[in-house]
Amino acid sequence: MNNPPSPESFRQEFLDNLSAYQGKDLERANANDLYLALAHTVREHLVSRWLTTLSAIDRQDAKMVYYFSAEYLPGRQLNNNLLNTGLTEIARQALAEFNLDLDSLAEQETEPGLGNGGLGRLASCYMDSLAALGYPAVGYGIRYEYGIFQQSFQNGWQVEQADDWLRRGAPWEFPQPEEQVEIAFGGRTRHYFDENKLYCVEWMPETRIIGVPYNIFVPGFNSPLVNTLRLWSARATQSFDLQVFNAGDYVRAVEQKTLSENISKVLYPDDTTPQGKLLRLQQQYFFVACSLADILRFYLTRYPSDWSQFPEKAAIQLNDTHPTIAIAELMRLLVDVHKLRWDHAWDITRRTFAYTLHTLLPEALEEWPVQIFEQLLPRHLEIIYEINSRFLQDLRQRFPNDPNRAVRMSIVRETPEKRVRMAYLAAIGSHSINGVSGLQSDLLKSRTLADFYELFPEKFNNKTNGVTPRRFLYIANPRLKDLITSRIGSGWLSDLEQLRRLEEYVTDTEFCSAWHEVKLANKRDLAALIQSRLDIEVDPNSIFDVMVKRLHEYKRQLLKVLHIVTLYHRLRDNPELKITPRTFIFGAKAAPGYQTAKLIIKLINSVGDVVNRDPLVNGKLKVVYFPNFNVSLAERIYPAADLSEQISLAGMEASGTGNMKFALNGAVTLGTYDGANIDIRRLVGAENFFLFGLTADEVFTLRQGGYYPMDYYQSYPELRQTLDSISSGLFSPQHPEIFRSLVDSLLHKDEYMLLADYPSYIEAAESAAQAYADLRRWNCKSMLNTARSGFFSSDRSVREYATEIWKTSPLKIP
Ligand code: 26V
Repeated sequence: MNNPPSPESFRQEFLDNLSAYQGKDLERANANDLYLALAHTVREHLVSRWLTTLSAIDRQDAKMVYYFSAEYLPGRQLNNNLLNTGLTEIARQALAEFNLDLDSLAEQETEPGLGNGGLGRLASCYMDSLAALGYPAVGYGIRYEYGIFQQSFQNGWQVEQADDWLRRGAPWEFPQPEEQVEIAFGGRTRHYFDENKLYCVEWMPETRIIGVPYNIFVPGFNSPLVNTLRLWSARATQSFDLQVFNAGDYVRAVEQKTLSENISKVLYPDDTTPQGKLLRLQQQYFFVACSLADILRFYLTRYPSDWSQFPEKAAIQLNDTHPTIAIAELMRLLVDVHKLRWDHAWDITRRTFAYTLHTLLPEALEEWPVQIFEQLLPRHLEIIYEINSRFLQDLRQRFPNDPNRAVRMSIVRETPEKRVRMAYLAAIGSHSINGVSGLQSDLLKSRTLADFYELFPEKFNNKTNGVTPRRFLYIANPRLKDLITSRIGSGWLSDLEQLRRLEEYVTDTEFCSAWHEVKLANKRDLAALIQSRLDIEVDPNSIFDVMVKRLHEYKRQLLKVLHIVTLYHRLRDNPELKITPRTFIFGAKAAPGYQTAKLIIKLINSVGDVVNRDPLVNGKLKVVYFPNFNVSLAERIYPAADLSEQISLAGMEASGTGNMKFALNGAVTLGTYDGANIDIRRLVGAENFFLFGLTADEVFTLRQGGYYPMDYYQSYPELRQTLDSISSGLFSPQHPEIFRSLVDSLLHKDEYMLLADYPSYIEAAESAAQAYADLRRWNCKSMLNTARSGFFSSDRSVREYATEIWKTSPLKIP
């Protein structure tokens, strides 16, 4: 690695960049100018390491990992890149000389919100770990011009605004227009025999679009290697514009340009209806086709016309079904363009791809109407038909007496309309299929993909999710980082299992009180943020009981509301009641088209309005809903949490990763037996986890036998009081009926079984609150959560992917 600069030379570089990039001096620069100058200064320190990485890849003819993901949520880059270049203190000192504060400049950065939630953040954690561990990798994706919407509340309702994240400059990206790729859409195919009587297919597309790559450096902690996040931006082709323009129709030419460039315009918020939306399929094909062209171009410079080495040199991980069209595209490139025999191409394809599933909900598995496919990707549809017909032929041979199996497993479903099932294409076209927690991986085998498990058991495996300790402990929680490091050194940053050594301090009173002070200071910081942003006063000595994640009915934010309203009634009915004071903190965006989720947001805000103001409650309960929850806000919330709410209905949450970030920061989980909660509980110990609710098996059985939510309503007076008060307008006196539909749907359907879990939830939440009253015991639980969370490092996950799926090893950089 390069020698670090002195603070003096760093200061000079900073001034030079302020002048070169912003055209300003210190006197004229505003905060954003200063931030941008600093960012440019830091990124320059990455260039030579990035170039060294590329040369090492060439020299060692390294196998590359390609992570294909439609979403990334990298969070702010400045602090992370300072840490990974070892420049944090140098920058801090250099800036101090100018009376500038590093932390306030870091606050200037707009984070790229190029994802919806856990799936996108996981991709970014994996990019961080790939670099830290030294695995050469490229993360491919889309450079959305507008990321996930900005959320605000008007009168308690969610309002969405476009996320113009590039507006104030994008100092971390390097556009590479000379490496652009041209890809195509539409048109038709031509089948013919060539001069050697070889059967050939030619795709004659209708439109062409250019993909321009933007590189973002991904340095790793304590690692000489710098990987690449390569995001594609859509541009109209010159030739296409000119054709229309020459025909004299200037306006249409410009229109077409806009249409082409729409492809990378905006991230789709994950919606209640996954299918539909032509533009979304266009986005998926666009980034996948650009990425494969890029990968093949690189491979062919190393192995001109020798395809046999391809799977040895490239591992492609499909992050959910979104990039699955890559399987058909690689087949097209190999068969149509490079003239490989089908069987050979298929062997290469299957050995190259691996597929991760991030859901259990059948309705979340993507399907595309054949008609849309035909229109957009006619050749790919033919290829999918061919893959399918060969697959079904094999299937009939293996199960000659079971014709139903072909109907169930066909990539193309016939009813209610003809659709391509992308998950099946991914399962058939890859050599590995993994879930993201033990429970989900088991349920994939026994339910969601049971037929496929029977057919290819050897493909199925589990890779429990993980999170990067650099961002979510070291950077987010500097106080805790210092305390931990003061006792066990800093080895935990690259080997998180070392946190176990904290266990010996659980009986050390000095350490325990220091632990407590750290949490309290973090809570004071968050309380100050709540005061300044939301004008709500909260008590740092109350339990900070936190639920931050996407808003989905299956995650059951509504169950949390039922708990709050129950406590509210207890206090109103008995104002003298002694309860542990509590601050409930929410953060969640709802997909803009998801009406029920938006109504739940309104309900949380309405309950907050009433509870926070009621003198009878006397400040014992506060409800805080942070608008616009994102990675930056998350980094301020996890360190201040006492209780982590992970209350999805068992069998619904594939893994969860917020649960891991909370535990790592010493929050105790109140959760169901679902996703990675199960692993957290096993590792931190049952006594340091508050468990409640049905198991996935019990949910299954209850559904089969007939579930009657009304029975619970009738049996539990507190539940009845709670639901009646919501339904009758206690929290919406001006529009008493607005929440009735929520309650009605609980009483008559209750898809996610809130009422079944309500009694055990209230009980578990109350025992958590009681446990908190004994702070010494609570602090032990908190410490043990941190000490035993080492397993949840994304370094561990990525190492498992690398050795078991990608079969790759770290690059050697001198
Ligand atoms: C999409 C949809 C669309 C249709 C309606 C219901 C629904 C539910 C979920 C989704 C998202 C599926 C993909 C996803 O984001 N999965 C998340 O991936 C995380 C990383 O593995 C994991 O921790 C979360 O549990 C999982 O929900």
